[in-house]
Amino acid sequence: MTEEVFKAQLNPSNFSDFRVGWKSPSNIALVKYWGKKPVQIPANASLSFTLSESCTSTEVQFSLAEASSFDLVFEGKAKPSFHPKIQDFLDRILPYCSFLSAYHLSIETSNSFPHSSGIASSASAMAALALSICSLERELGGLQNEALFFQKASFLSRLGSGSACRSVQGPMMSWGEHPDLENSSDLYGTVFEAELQEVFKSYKDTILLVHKGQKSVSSTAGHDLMKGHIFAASRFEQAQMHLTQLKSVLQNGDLEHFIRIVESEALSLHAMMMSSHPYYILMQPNTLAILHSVMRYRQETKIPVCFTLDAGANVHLLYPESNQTEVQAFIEEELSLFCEQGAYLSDAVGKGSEKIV
Ligand code: 2P0
Repeated sequence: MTEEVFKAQLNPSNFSDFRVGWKSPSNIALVKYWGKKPVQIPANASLSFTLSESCTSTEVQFSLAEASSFDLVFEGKAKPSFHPKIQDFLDRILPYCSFLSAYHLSIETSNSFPHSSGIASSASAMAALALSICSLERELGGLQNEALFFQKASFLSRLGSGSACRSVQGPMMSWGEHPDLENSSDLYGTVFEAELQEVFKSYKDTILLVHKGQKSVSSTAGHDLMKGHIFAASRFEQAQMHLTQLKSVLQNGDLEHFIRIVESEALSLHAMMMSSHPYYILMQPNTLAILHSVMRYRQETKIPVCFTLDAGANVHLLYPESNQTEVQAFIEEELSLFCEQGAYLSDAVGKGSEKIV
């Protein structure tokens, strides 16, 4: 499949005002996307849990206008600092959504997670906006096929932020061509189709907020530093291999192997940052304290709890729902002491985006 299939072909005489809203979740990668080719093509395949609680809700009023334009309200206030990213996104998707040039977009958006919690919202935000634009295209007569609707929403989301293409559906999505994943594509995310063991359908993710501020190096800059990285080829090979192994684990429920892959992915991601030129460290001392605590607790209790990391200092604690009571006590008594103001977010694997208007 090529990009051509995503070019909207609509009859301008059908164009009319329209209002729609979508709520999209964040996602946490188990096999990480780190490194890309132009334009937003991943250097390796990735696979993530779609979350259920950490979401962006976006409503868009599309009004017929002389030329394409937008305004944006974030949690009740104008937010000029978001404009460049949205403008870039709209410019990038215009070849696939030429109907947008006939519209002014009034975008109202908010996050379910606390503002400045250090949780990146680009994945959930771009997915919610892309779905809203696809709903307009459907209203105008296009994208009548359900599968194509979500494929295009994921395709557009990817052009806004790579990981956003995995936030459209759930409970797990992959992105990037991989020989063991049927229908996988570099252009859009695909629902992980293999039969998941029950345990993974309700997996818990407690996000331990070690550092709530902005990170020092953006993910886009981090991806860029994989160009010419001395370990790049090995890293991409490792990710592809981890994905093959993880596919079997998700089907056979081997939690010990799951933990080995997921923690290795998290540490490999940060190892890439620490061996980039220039090198940088996003983990904080309390990130490391948590990782040590988790490994010790697991060894002592045999409870299958593990960690993963995003491109930041916060830790995602992953565990089966059946262990929730003990793990909650561990978080309260030990791990929350390493969090900024003791803060953490309780999340779990979710179903994907939801139409709200
Ligand atoms: C991921 N991350 O797979 C990896 C792991 C963070 C760590 O994708 O430049 O916001 O917009 O494509 O998707 C974060 O990078 O970067 C990311 P762009 P994105 O989730």
